[in-house]
Amino acid sequence: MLDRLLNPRRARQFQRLLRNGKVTLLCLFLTVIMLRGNLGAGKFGTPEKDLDELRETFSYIRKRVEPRRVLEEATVVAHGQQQATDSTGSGTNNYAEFDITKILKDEDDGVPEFKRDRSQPYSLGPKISDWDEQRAEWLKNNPNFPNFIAENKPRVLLVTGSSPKPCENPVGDHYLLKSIKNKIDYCRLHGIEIFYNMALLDAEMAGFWAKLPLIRKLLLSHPEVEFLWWMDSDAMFTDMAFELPWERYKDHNFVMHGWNEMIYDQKNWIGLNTGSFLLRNCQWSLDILDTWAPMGPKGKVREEAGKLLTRELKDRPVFEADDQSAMVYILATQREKWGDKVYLENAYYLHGYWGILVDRYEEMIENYHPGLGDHRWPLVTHFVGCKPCGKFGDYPVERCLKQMDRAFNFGDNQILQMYGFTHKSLGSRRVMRTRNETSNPLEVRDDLGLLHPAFKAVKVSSS
Ligand SMILES: [Mn+2]
Repeated sequence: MLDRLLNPRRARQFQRLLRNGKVTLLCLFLTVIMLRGNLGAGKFGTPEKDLDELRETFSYIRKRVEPRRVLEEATVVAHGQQQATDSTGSGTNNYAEFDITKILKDEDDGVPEFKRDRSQPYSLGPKISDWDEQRAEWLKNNPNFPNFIAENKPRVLLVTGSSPKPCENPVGDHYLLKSIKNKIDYCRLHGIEIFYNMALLDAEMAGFWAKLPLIRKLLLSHPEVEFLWWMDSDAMFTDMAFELPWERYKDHNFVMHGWNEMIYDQKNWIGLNTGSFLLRNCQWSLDILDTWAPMGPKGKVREEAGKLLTRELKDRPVFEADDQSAMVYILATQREKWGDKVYLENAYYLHGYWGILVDRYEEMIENYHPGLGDHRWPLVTHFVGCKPCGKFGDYPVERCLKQMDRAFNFGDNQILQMYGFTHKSLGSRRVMRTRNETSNPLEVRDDLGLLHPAFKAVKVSSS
């Protein structure tokens, strides 16, 4: 009958209301019975007194339930609003269908951005030529911020970041989250600090060049940092136990994965990789940044520089100037100036190309163990050519995302093992226990020694 009077949805709501009403009445009845029993008919002796007591108790209960009722009413109002305004799309409580572009619009406040004088060559900032002296003075005056936290253990700042805008596909943001979680884990284990950048500091240096102004700013602001470690957001740590051989770099300022012959003999554009590198905080580094930057400004400068690089470097495709090709070009053409302070590392994977690594993870697990850093257990797996946050990459999306998941889980297993868990497989986000809980938690063996690794130990001075 109700169905005929109201539309079916309204009728169902009405029936629900009636049902709820019945339950409420029943509850009320039971409460009165209970209170009557608890207060005891004979406590005050008279039914009037009983009634007063009951009234007080009820008003107390009513006061107590007030906040919840307000909440419930607010919800009801919001629901009403939602129904009323769904057509316009504002005021919804539904995150799944909310259009984020309402909030994250490209702001244009009408104030023109600072325009530099294009007749002058681009520069990262005011020329600094005495940074080594300035920094040494600062370190002397700030003994509580030493640039070495132990012998052969420099203070390191890992710098990474991503676009200020959300990814083209929300799944890209999920992989950025996995990527930073992975870096947080490695850095916590190795006593390294992290800077995650989401601001484009210099609009002219967008894209792969954005790291240059950022790196310079951080070096100058943190004289206590000895090495800055740049790492792309598409690179993940896959060996949580490998500590960099810092001693090996004591006479070098710039460490990249690469090969001398490929740079100096062949001028090959993939002779080194700039997705993961170390840069010492010193005057030499400011100088090479100044030499590196001029090909970066977007537009004509970057286009023309791209043509030069494609012409001069081996196997380079036609595209605008990128930071990696520019560095190959600088080293290949100015070896005398920079070569002796650049260390091209290939004894382990400071950067490891994903294409030759991710299908071998099971084989590595079978035969080796973390801590090796090389082809047996790569320190870094870098998803060169995958653009999970962008529109188009150089490889099929499904392959990239699947392999990024495998790399993440491969690294994450080394974190989970400390706490007695592991991923069910490299393709699974689910985990399972690897040991039983115990009432002697401190006696549990930590197989990889990652809970309290020697390279993380801090020796407190006795003074
Ligand atoms: Mn990359």
